[in-house]
Amino acid sequence: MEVAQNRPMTTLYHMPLTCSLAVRIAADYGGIALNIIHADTLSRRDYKAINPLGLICSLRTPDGEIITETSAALMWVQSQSADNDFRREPQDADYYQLLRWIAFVATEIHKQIYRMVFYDELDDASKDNIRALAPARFGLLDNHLAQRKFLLGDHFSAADAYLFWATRLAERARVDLTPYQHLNAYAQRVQAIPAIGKTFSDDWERKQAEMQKQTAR
Ligand SMILES: N[C@@H](CCC(=O)N[C@@H](CS)C(=O)NCC(=O)O)C(=O)O
Repeated sequence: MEVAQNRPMTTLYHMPLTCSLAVRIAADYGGIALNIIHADTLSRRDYKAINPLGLICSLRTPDGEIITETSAALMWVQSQSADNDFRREPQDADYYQLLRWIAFVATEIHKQIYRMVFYDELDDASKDNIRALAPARFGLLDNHLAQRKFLLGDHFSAADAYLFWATRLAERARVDLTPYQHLNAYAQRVQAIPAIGKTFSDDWERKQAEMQKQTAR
């Protein structure tokens, strides 16, 4: 949902198919209207004034507070949702499961695997060693999802927004997810949620358009 309004609202600094997509998905699902700013429309200097590391994502709340870190942005977005099945509160039994799975995706998949294989610091052999960590992590998720519709059970949560993003990025990271039938069925289930499927394909198309522009240059 891209909304332009005069009253203060939540702003997401976003780049297509990066981790900010998880926050977009969580916001769309939870009914939180977002003003989306594509970070590449800002100068590097202006974006660094928002997030000193220059990383995606960053969120500006209606109170003007900046929240960097995808995990924190996801937690904030879900805390604002009026949907009782989506929002988890600290007193809820599964609140720490929500934190657990967000932390799992952030540290075991996003930064542990994707951060390593998408950047230039490592040579190809080291990247393959990092990819070798994937089966234990995706296998664990596959087992977990064998008995559950979503990570926390029957209802979609912000952790699912993050994991769904991670599954969509696997092919680009050259991580093979075909052995994980429950995880694949889950990703299809999530993508079939209309608001999520639409957000994902919007982002996908924007990324394709960006890549075509780059090759045309
Ligand atoms: N700790 C940050 C890391 C975010 C991160 O790695 N973002 C990637 C996109 S998914 C990024 O900005 N990459 C650009 C770069 O490293 O310059 C978070 O959890 O939000």
